[in-house]
Amino acid sequence: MRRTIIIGDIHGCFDELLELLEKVDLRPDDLLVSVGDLVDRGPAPGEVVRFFRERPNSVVVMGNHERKHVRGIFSYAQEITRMQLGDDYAEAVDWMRTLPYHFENDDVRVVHAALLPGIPLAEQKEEILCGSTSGERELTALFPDGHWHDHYSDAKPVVFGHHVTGREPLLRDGRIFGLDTGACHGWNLTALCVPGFTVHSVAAHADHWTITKREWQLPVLKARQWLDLTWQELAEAVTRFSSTSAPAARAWLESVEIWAAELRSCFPALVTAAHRAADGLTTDELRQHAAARFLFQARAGRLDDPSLARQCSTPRKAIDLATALGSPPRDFPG
Ligand SMILES: [Mn+2]
Repeated sequence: MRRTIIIGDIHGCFDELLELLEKVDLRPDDLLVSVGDLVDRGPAPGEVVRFFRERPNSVVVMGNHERKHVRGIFSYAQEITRMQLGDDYAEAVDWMRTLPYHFENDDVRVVHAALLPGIPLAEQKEEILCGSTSGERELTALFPDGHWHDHYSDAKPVVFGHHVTGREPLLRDGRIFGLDTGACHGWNLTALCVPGFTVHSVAAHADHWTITKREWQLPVLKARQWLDLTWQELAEAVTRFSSTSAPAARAWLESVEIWAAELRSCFPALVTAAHRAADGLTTDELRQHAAARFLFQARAGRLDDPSLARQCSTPRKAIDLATALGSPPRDFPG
């Protein structure tokens, strides 16, 4: 008999996935279904994505985490995943874009997060199905004192993930199966084998999200667009990230702060250099100059410290001017 094997939220826990598939004795003709959230928080999202893409007889339902990548909604977990996937990221997101929001066969229905009882799957809202922030909000408004699945009365079993149910899955009436057992938080990864409706779990090897968060802190910080922030945004970001960062990241943030202060302390020298350059060049030469705008202002007597500071509103603008005037600043901390 061809089985359907449904796996709860994997979140990049590839080793645990392989262990679980071994435990359920996955065979090539088994249909393998993920409830979604293959990526974010865990150590190996790329491997998990590749596994499902390359295995025939596999279905991945859209999770709210895939949807964040598809829609370019980036918080820390997504920034980490983007770096983990590196050159493969864009193509992986293109694939995520193609994922269905639900799966159904003779035995079960599978959605990532929820569905509204009494409405056919095809007519459900994507936001509800995948558990996006707005979908969650809507569900809370509809069921303020309970869960959507308290009201699910269809005979066909429904399988989902999304809300961590604890170390153990949520199993009710042989019809309601919540499979997110918190693998990425160091709990369990869980599978449901259909049509026997047997449940199997393996223990996570570690609290992956806590480890991943710490490990990627510095690379993610360094990849931010620091040079295009305003000085004030930069100062605020340094303060904000310093308060939550490990020592290595804090030290790097401090070096950014020092670098920015050095660059700004050069502003008076840049004004002087602009005046000197403007005095020594013909009008034609000024026009050709990479800092022409500033040199013309200097010549017209309209360039002083405040006006230069106003125009060099970001590190990049200051770097460009300093470089054009022949005194490039020290490299941004690498
Ligand atoms: Mn999840």
